[in-house]
Amino acid sequence: MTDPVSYTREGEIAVLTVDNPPVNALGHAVRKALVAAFDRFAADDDARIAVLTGAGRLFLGGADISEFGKPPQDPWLPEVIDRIEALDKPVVAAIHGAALGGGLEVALGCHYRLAMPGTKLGLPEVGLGILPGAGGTQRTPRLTGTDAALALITGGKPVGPDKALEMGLIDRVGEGDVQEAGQSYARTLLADGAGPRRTAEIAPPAAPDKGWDEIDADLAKRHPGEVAQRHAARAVRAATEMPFDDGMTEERRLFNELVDTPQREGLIHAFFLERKVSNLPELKGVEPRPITAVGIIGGGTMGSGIATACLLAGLSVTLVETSVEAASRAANTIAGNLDGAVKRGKMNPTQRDAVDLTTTTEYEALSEADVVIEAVFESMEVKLQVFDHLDRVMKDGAVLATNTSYLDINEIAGATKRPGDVIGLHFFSPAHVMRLLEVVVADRTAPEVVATAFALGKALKKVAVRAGVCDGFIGNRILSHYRSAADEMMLQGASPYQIDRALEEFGFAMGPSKVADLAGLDIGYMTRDRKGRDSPGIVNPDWADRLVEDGHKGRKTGRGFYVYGDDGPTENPDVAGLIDTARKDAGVTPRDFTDEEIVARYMAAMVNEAARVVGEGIAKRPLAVDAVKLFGYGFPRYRGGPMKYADMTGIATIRDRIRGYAEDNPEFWQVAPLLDDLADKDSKFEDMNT
Ligand code: 3H9
Repeated sequence: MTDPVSYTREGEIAVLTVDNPPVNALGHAVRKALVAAFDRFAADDDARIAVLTGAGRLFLGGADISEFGKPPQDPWLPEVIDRIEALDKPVVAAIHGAALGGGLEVALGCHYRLAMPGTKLGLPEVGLGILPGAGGTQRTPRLTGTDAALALITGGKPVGPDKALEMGLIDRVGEGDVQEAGQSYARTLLADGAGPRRTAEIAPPAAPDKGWDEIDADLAKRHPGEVAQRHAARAVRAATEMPFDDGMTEERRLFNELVDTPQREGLIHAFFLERKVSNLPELKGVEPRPITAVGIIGGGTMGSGIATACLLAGLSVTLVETSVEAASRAANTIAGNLDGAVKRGKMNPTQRDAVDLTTTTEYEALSEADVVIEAVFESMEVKLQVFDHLDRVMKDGAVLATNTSYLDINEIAGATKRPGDVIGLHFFSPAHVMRLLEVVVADRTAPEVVATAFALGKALKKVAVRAGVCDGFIGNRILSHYRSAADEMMLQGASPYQIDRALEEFGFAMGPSKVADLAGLDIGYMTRDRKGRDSPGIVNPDWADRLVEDGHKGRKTGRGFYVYGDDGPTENPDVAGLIDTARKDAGVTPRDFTDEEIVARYMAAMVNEAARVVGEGIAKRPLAVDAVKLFGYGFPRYRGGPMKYADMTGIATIRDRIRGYAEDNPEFWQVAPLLDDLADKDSKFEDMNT
């Protein structure tokens, strides 16, 4: 194996380069090699100063995240950094691309720091459920002051070099080539007779502007349920109250506590799955077709959102509507979305002015589009008409995509003369904001069409997840199952509000009744109509239908499970009576539920249906389910997704719960074969991810 840290000399300057693709993570081999390279520098009498750089596209991407939770291997990163800082010859960090987490902490242990334009400097550890554990919580506030350090560490967002310079995190912004800029800075330092300048020797920083209790309360409010941000603030507090070495001991103690939490496990699972899920072995070597021009059919909320997402990615868009008025409404919606994106910094005004959007009523305008995405009313009849039209006007090799959320894409594909080009691209509303994209592969979809869909997903910065054809694909199919579990609990005695509160406390962004109100209660009404009302074991929530029949469709009409007033949602007093009537009709005597039981039942239903979805190959790997729920359905990231939850809870425990629930409703609560199998083998979903 080649040495991950090289040592060369340019006159009196030693150049140490970390080369550990893809992101120069500071794994065990790199830490050992860094110690050896700096020992060599210390012993090299001809070297008066060292420049530390990273090979490839960035400086250092941080500690090797895959090592957390495994037995630690010496030397630890904090010791490596202490050794660099203790050297009696100066060391310059020449940073390009990114210095993140442990990567920035290494730079803070160097005596001088230069960063190139466009570099990201940050301490994103809280996003992984940990805190900067290699001196970041102690050195950062000594350089930037406590308030700026708290913002960087508890926010987890990186800053650019200009901001970093202003904060005192770096000493200068370089120009040109990073190697040359680093060496030029080193020559200046030598000429000035500069010696080592140790951050650890700076006096402890002052207390922050706000009191620590207030900071803690703010963090608890901003990150409900999460522990890392508050722990990180405690570590920064130590920097203000203790000498450096004691602060480091406290940082280590708090870091180790976080490493042992399930939140750390969930967040690191989420980090890796976000990257792994779109990387399909079946697409190795399959070339996607080029995409520059996108056609969209339908300019409602969904079509306009998809158009916005494509324009944000720099693609040209032609949107077809049924009338001039509808086309103009779509153009306005898209303009509003783009203006919002400029405000949020997702696009600059020059890019905004350059967007290439055409709205029209003519299908013929799509003749040059590389891909067309249909986002019309959810009816097979309407979709078949649209695809018939598309089949006639689209050029050969164009990808024909449907945004259906439930319908049979095989049927849609079969109605065209080019079923190999047909695929599902299921976006989530608002499509320019939500990260999830289900790529629904039909029986006859060609591999390069699948590859093209994934390439489009990447261009749109989506988390693209492969799904097979079935009613509701991965996300909505599982949703309808746990939604039914919630309805069953309501029928048996739990109130919609207790259920929402229990699940929000568990970490969901919204409980199921708030979600239903947001989506529109009429959607559930329509879906049940289409599916028939007598699926085995399914509770039919008549109370929601009664609300719809009275004109209450949720948020859009100001009334549903909740009443939406100026002071936010309040419980709708009519709902209890409607549910009561349904209980009486069903002959149910209501009983009490604990919040724990609510969460356990809801999660058991989710895991059970997810196991069926994986077992049937609709999702190829359990991590695909986790990705869908995390990025499209508000599942708490710090729990890693439903399959991770199942692994952490114990598959056999969940199976036992389902068997228990089956006593009330044996048709609904049937253990999925895959769950049974994993429980029997004492295996985990994780074992199926590799
Ligand atoms: C830390 O430093 C703790 C310390 O405070 C204390 C220690 C005691 N480790 O994202 P990409 C993999 S915590 C291992 O697609 P990009 C990634 O999984 C760390 N692997 O590239 C992927 O693998 P694959 C704090 C890592 O160019 C491949 O590299 N640091 C790591 O879009 C390419 O990744 C962070 O949180 C890692 N640290 O973005 C930074 N990072 O090809 C995390 C990446 O097999 N990393 N991989 O799917 C990032 O934010 C982005 O990767 C980065 C590059 C911006 C660097």
